[in-house]
Amino acid sequence: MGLLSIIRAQKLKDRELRVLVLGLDNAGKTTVVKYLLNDPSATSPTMGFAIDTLTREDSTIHFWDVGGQKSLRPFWGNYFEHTDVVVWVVDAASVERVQESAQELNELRDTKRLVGVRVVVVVNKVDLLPPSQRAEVVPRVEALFGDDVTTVVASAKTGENLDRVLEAILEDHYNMN
Ligand code: G3D
Repeated sequence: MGLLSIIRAQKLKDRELRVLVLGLDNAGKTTVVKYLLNDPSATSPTMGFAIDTLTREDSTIHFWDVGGQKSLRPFWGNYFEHTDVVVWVVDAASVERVQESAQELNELRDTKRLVGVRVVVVVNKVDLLPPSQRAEVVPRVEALFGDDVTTVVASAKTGENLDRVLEAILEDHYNMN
């Protein structure tokens, strides 16, 4: 391989992003990834993990979609090495699960495994919320999750704001390159 090819390969490598998609089961993780990949095939609960790749502008984004069932959560830690961004998907339509979800993320942060990893919280399924509740959801989520995460209110069903999710994933990456 010539020098130019090596440099080019390195540059491409630098523009690779590893995104871990986490959250409780049924939050909509797989549906979010499928929408971003423009793959409408039927979803089923993620039983282990799936990797999907999306090329956007100059970046290659690898989505690691990891199962959220209670039995699988102890294994989340195995996936953190080399992760750039965690996309944390929350089912906004389930009040008690929003709380449980915040608790899981906060426990994960306490383990220090997310040091240096950006967290994008996708407040999903807002299509199921009446307008009055939509207005309340952001302050509630911010209070529960803290203000050092990027929060995007979205719906993987209608596609609302999923472009914002991609922007949030790519944000710092562009600044670095
Ligand atoms: P998971 O990967 O987090 O376990 P899935 O969750 O992506 O499998 O989604 C779980 C269910 O929620 C699916 O419904 C899916 O269609 C639905 N869902 C995901 N995102 C949204 C959303 O934004 N709005 C609405 N209304 N539903 C959503 P089924 O019926 O297939 O179990």
